[in-house]
Amino acid sequence: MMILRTTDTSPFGRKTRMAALHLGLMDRITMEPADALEADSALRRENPLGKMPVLTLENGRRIYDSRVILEHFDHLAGGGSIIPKDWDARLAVLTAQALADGVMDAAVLIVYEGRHRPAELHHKPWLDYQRGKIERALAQLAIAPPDPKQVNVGTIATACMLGYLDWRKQVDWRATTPALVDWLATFRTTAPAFDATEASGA
Ligand SMILES: N[C@@H](CCC(=O)N[C@@H](CS)C(=O)NCC(=O)O)C(=O)O
Repeated sequence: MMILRTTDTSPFGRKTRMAALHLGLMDRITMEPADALEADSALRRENPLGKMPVLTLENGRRIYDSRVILEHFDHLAGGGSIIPKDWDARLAVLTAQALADGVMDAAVLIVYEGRHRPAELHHKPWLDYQRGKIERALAQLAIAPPDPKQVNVGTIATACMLGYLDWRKQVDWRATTPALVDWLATFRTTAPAFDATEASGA
């Protein structure tokens, strides 16, 4: 069995849970919890960066981050499923994933500003700087989104990113980019694994 260490609420962890479910790999995976804040944690032993998700393979090799794990899942599923083999399509899908991951990075940093720094040290220009990344990415996605009828690392990451913004509300994307509301509605019918991996309480 492989071991996937993540919380249910991590949007990067959700990418991996979603991909595994979509590709029919869940019966080969044991889920383990993760705690990013605990000093002597399994997460920090498995990944010095202390970031989830981490996947431990059957041979004991540890792989991270979520992009590498999705690459491995695609390989296990025979290849060319969630990462196309065609080069142009592959570059497009990987770039869509990078954009959504970048939004999640900025969104996570906004959450951490509240979690790790006392209120009097919250720095609005820094929060606006991160929010600017999110808003520019969403504006571009609203104009040129990935095809919501396809399940690949680009659409998986985009959906997990929107789900995370729904939960933590760093920006009100449903009001500012209604095209993406339709996009997500279509994608959740394409990929039931999205709703199936929603964190309880998220
Ligand atoms: N590039 C990484 C990002 C992972 C990440 O930022 N995970 C967050 C949780 S959503 C985390 O573990 N944060 C703890 C920390 O940064 O110390 C990936 O794609 O897996």
